[in-house]
Amino acid sequence: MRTQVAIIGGGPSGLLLGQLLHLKGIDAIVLERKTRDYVLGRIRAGILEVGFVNLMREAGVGKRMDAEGLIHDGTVIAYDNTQINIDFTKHTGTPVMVYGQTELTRDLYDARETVGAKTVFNVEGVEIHGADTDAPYVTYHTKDGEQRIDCDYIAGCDGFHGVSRQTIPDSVRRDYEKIYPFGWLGVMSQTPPVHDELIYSSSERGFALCSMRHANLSRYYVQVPLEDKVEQWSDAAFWDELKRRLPESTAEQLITGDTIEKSIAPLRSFVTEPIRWGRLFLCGDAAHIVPPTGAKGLNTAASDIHYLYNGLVAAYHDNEDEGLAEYSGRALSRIWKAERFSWSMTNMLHRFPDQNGFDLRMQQAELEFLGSNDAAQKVLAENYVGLPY
Ligand code: FAS
Ligand code: PHB
Repeated sequence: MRTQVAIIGGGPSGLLLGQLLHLKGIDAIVLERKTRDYVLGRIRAGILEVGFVNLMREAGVGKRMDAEGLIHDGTVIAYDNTQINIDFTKHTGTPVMVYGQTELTRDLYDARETVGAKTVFNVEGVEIHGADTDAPYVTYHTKDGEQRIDCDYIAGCDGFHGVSRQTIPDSVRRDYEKIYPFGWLGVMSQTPPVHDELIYSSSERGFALCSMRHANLSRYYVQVPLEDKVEQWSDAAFWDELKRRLPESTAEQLITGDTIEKSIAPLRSFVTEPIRWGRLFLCGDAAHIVPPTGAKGLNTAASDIHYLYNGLVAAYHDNEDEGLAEYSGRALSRIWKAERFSWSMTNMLHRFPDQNGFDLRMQQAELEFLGSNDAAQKVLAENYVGLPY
C-alpha cells in the first residue's frame, strides 16, 4: 500500500489530523491497535478550548458538538468554604466548551467512515522504518498477515504507550518527567451536576473536581493515594469523601447515584524533545502528558495537530517546508506553557504527602491571593481557555 501520510493511532489526535488532511485532498491511512468500540469506551477529557472547537468545525465535524456541547463562561476554585468564581468571558472574551472526548472521537470516526477514508483496526507490531530518510514506511501485521505502507510522512498519534516516540533514537531524544505522588479516582453518574460550572476544590483531605458531560451526566474526581485500587472504593465511600472535600453549601446540594464508570488514573507531567525526527512527527500524548488539573491534555493535542496539519498542507500545496521544519519548536513552545499551567494548578490544589506547615501556608496564600486579585484571575482564565496557537 501507499499513502501520503501514515497516521499511527486512532484516538482524537490521529482522527482529527486525518479528517483535516482529507478535506485538503491529502490521503492518509490511520492504523489503530484496538477496535473502534474499545477506543470509544475510554472515558477521558471533557473540556475543549476554543482552538479545539474551531478545529472540529474546520474539520466539518462540529455539528453535534455545537448542538450538544455546553458553553461555560467560567469555573469555580473552592477552598475551605470559600468559592472563587473565575470569569473566563470577563477576562478573556472566550468561553470553553464541555463536550466529552468520547463523543468527539465518535464524531471523528463517523466522519472518517462517511468519507470512506481508510482506517485499519486491530493492527499489531507496528514498526516505523526510514523515518530519517526520504522514503519512510510502516510495517504491521493483522490477521491477514504482514503489511507495509509506503508514505511521505508519518504522524505518531499513538499515545503515551505507543511505538512512535520510541522510534526516535535515545541519542536524539530527551525526556522530561515528573511523577505525582497521587492519582485521580474518577466516576461517571447519571445524575444532575452539582453546579452549572466546574468546581475545582482544595481541601485538607485532598483535591476534588465536580465536572459534567450534560444535564444528567456528571463526572466527579477525588485525589487518592497511588496505592489505592478502584475495587476498594464503593459508591457510598466515594460520595461521602467527595462531600467532605466540597464547600458545605455545595455538598448539601450534591445529588448522588449509582456510578456507571469508576477508574483511577495516575498523574504525570511528561515532555519529549524534539517531537520531529526526519519525516516522523509526534502529536498529542505520544509527545506529552499533563496532570488533568488544567484540562490541557486533549487540548494540547489539538494545537499539535493545528501546527502539523498546516505544515503538511503548505508542503503539499505550496511546496514550502517551513511549517514542517518549525513544527517541533512551535508546538513545544505551547506544550511547555500548558505543562506549566497544569503543574501549577496541581500544586495549588492537591495535598502532597511530604508537605510541611510552610508548604500548606504557601498554598493558602496562593488561593487567597487568587481570590483577591483580578490580575491573578485573568492569568488563570487566559491559560484555562487556551493560549493562542
Ligand atoms: P490517545 O492515547 O487518546 O490515542 C492513542 C491511540 O493510539 C489509542 O487509540 C491507542 O489504542 C493507539 N495506539 C497506541 N499504540 C499503538 C500502536 N503501537 N499501533 C497502533 N495504534 C496504537 N485530558 C484532559 O484534557 N482532561 C481529562 O480529564 C483527561 N483525563 C484522562 C484520563 C486518562 C485515564 C487518560 C489516560 C488521559 C486523560 N486525558 C485527559 C488526556 C487524554 O484526553 C489525552 O490527552 C488524549 O487522549 C490524547 O489523545 P491522543 O494523542 O489521540 O492519544
Ligand atoms: C472532565 O470532565 O473529565 C474533566 C474536566 C476538567 C478537568 C479534568 C477532567 O480539568
